[in-house]
Amino acid sequence: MAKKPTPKRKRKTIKKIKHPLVGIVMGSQSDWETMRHAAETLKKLGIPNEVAVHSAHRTPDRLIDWIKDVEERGAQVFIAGAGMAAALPGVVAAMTAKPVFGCPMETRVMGGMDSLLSMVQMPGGIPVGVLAVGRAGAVNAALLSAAVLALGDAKIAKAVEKFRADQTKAVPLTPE
Ligand code: RP5
Repeated sequence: MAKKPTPKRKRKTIKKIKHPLVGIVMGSQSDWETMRHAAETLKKLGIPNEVAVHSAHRTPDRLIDWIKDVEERGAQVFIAGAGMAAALPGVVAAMTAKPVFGCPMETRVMGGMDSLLSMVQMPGGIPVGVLAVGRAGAVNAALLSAAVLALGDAKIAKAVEKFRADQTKAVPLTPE
C-alpha cells in the first residue's frame, strides 16, 4: 500500500528578516495569491522585506506585537493587504507613524468594493494610502514604498529608475 504523504506542518514562527525596510502584512493566507506580487516587486528592487499573516479581527494581539517588533528591526514602510471589512491597514496605521499602504483584496460578494471602502474611509488624523483592488494595487504598493525609501537611499532610487526604464522598453509599438 502506498505510504500517505506527511501533511505539511504549519509554520509556528514567522521568517524574521534581520533588517527589513518594508513590513508586508495580510489578514489571511487567502490574501497571499495577491500580496505575493508586493513581495516579488520589492525583491526585484532589492529591498529587504518581511512578510506575515496577522488579522486585525482574528489575531489582534499578535498583529500589534509584530508591528512593534518589525519596526524595531528597521521597517520604514508598511504594506497591509486585506479583504471584506478590511480593518488591517487602519490598525497598522494606528500603531505606527510610518507610512502605511493598503491593498484591497478582490472579494467574492462585492468584488473588492467592500475592501476598498473599508480602507479608504479613514478618519482624519490616521492616514492610509490606498492602492487599486487586486494585483495592480499590490505591485503599486511595493513601488510606492520603494519611492518613499528612495528619497533617502540612492541605491533604491537607482533601482526604481531602472525598473521604470525597463518597463518602458518592454511596451511594444504594435500588438504581437
Ligand atoms: C480578511 O478576510 C482577510 O484579509 C481576507 O481577505 C478575508 C477573508 O479571509 P478568509 O476567510 O479567506 O481567511 O480578514
